[in-house]
Amino acid sequence: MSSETNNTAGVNRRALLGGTAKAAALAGLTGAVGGAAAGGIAGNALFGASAALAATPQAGHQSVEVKPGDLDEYYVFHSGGHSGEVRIMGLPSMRELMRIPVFNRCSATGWGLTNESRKILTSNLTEETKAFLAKRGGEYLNGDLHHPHMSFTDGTYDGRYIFANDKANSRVTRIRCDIMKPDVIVEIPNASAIHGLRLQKYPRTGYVFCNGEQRVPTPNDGKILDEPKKYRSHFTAIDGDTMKIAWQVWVDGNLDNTDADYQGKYVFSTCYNSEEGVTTAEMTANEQDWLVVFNIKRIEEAVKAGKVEVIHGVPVVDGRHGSAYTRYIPIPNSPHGVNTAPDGIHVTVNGKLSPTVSVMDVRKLDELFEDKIKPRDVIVAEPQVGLGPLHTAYDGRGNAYTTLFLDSQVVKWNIDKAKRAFKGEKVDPIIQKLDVHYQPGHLHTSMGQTKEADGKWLIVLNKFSKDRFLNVGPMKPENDQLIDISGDEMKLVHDGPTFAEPHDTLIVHRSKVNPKSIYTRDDKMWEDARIQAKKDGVDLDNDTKVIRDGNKVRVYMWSRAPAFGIEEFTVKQGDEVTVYISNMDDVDDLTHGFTMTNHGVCMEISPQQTASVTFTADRPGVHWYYCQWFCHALHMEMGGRMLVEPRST
Ligand code: RUQ
Ligand code: CUA
Repeated sequence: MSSETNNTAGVNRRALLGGTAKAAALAGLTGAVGGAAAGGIAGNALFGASAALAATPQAGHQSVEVKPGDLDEYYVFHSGGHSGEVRIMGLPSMRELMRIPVFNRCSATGWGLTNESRKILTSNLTEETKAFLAKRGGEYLNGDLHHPHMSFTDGTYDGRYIFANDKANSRVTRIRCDIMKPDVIVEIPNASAIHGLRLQKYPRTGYVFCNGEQRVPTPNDGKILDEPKKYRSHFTAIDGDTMKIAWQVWVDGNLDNTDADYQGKYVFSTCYNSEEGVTTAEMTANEQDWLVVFNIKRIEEAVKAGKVEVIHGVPVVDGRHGSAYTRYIPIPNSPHGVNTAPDGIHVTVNGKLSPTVSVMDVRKLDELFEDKIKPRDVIVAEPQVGLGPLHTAYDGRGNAYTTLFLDSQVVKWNIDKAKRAFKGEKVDPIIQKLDVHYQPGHLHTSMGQTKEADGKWLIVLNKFSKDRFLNVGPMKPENDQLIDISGDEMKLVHDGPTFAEPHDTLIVHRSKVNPKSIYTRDDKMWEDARIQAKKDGVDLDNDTKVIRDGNKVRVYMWSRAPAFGIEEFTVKQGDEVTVYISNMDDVDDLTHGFTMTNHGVCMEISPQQTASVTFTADRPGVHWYYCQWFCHALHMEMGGRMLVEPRST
């Protein structure tokens, strides 16, 4: 933390008790980086009465144990943060079941290396990005995946896709849930740092909504540099079926998180930096920022009527203050998470630098857009919940659960009581505060972001684990904690260390997800291989063939435990070699691999899959290839030789 930022806060921890909410929160943020626990102590002092409820043991809760051989009740789709991947866990066991490489490279599966994955990684980028990457090897090696969300039909998960953002390189992916691999990765033009991402819930997905967090010039080609007043940020809607950009909205401020209603009419984004500053001091100067509400129908009509500016081929409507497409609702102060309740009515906006959560009633939005009421009239409650509220989850029984980053707690509160208190009734909406370890960001309840919220489990994602696990060196894991919320009180039941950096998670009942066990041979993932094989007169399922085409060599083979269809092939030094392998085993769980030693080449070939990889054979000599996925008693013997003839000089 720079001294400049400390000066910005301008308070010490003592000032917490007397200072404004913002000063308190900023002081805590400073403390969080310097020493995480301190913020929590200050918070407990402030909210001592409710905190006393924390961690009271109680009987009669559900079991967290999943016996060997038993299956979990829920899938957990866990973001991998700046590792760039998605992880699948089981709940309640919290066992990690699988990893889905997305915006990263994977040494095991060859993601980022195979022709099939490289096509997904590279084909939907802007021309500028393609030109930039061409000079440095063709693709990004990193990503920062924050928000995975499953596609909806009629307000609940339908098991088709997971969509997720990449903040680092402004991309969005779609993961097929039948095979748990991405099939599209698209860069969002005109926007920088895609952060919040949510989906249309009704009638279906439909739109994928995402926020460009950083404000940049558009186009960002160097003509505008240090003129922040000319920077722009954009809200984007992607067509989830085609993965084409449908439209964008130019807004004021920096967009943070987003969520949609259950009616298919409105989308909401938190928006900080109403000051439009470029330094931390400037960005946090105002006491209030906004929730921006987008009117989908009005935007669609404007796009249809051509009331747009087309930039990078995308229709952009001007949704800044005063436009017909948006409304800006003042919210204290730099709000972060926005979460629609399963009742379809309430939306919570989490104050971050304000100790409050603002509750909006979506039924008032029609009137707001007709200018019959004022923006703040849509707020129906604003309970003080504690320090650093970031995200809120729901149990479907009228209760909300909010993470308190600075207090290191989850607070359970009642929406109805909060509304009554807002009207002046003497009622405390806070039900319980539970200590978590430490500094929580997102939290998620089972099915809690659907109309089928079942109120059984809560996962809270803590940014710091500190002393909760064996020390593994200066870099510590994070801590995903499982909380049983089925009873009247929250009960902490499991600590789960995770590597960098689960931001967000979703808990999906297993009845919603039905992945395949083996591929079908006509899967579109390897369509290019099928087309090439046809041109080469090769039957991918049966033939083994080596085809020379100038200095390009195509090697087609099958794999069947414990052998490859070809055990030896010869190429010339400098040849560009493409190896296509079709795994003809049709047994559940019989994955093979192909590793070409000393060439940096490896890939996964799962049952009935075809995969291909291209490399230059520039090392004369004998190079063995082998199967790297343990597949058979003779797995070690599953291999062959590539003979590379020296270039004649
Ligand atoms: S954000 S800790 Cu990237 Cu989801 Cu809230
Ligand atoms: Cu095939 Cu190991």
